[in-house]
Amino acid sequence: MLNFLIFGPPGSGKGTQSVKLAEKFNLAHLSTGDMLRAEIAAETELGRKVSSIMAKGELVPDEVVIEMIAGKIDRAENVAGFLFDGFPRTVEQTVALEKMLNDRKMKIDSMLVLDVEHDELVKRLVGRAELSGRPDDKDTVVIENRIAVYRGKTEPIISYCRERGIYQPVNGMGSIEEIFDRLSVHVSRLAN
Ligand code: B4P
Repeated sequence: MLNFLIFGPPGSGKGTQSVKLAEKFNLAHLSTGDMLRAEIAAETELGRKVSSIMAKGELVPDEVVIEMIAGKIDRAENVAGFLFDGFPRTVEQTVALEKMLNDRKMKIDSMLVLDVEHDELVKRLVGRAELSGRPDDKDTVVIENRIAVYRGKTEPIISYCRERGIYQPVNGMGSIEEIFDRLSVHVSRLAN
């Protein structure tokens, strides 16, 4: 199995690229953001609990996403591996993921980190707001908070993964196809 993280700040293209990579390499695409938004749309108890947290651009509690991911790993069938999109977002989530994979005789093979300039992140998210209607994309104060939360709570995962020799930065500036080609080179290498 080939398991990797697609990593980067909000608006770096994680979701966009993950859909394309999952299709090309037959991977299960596990996006905690999508899972949480589905809970909100279905008006479940969990959805009601997380909607105000997400609307402010804060992270939902670690135990919520860890439990969601574990269930998805166990239900996946006929895939070449797992592509984790937007998860983990804290060092605690990373430790939990390593344990989850380890218990199932797997590991994190790589962390692909999309590097994108700050102004471009804001531009992309503001642009998406018009189409997505996502409350966390509509307000630039919330967008800036999401980026600050990323720098404070999520970015420390990079040092953690660097120590494990799995950190791989990727230039996330340019067209969606250019970035997809760069990522595909790395994933092809991992797959062979
Ligand atoms: P996510 O759903 O993970 O969303 P995101 O980080 O905001 O966006 P993403 O990075 O996937 O978007 P993309 O760049 O592809 O998280 C949302 C919220 O959920 C979090 O704030 C948090 O509250 C909660 N959450 C999720 N996971 C969690 C976890 N593990 N723990 C705790 N809380 C969690 O796309 C952005 C836009 O840019 C799109 O419009 C796209 O079309 C455009 N774009 C992409 N690439 C482009 C390019 N190359 N050029 C131009 N535009 C591009």
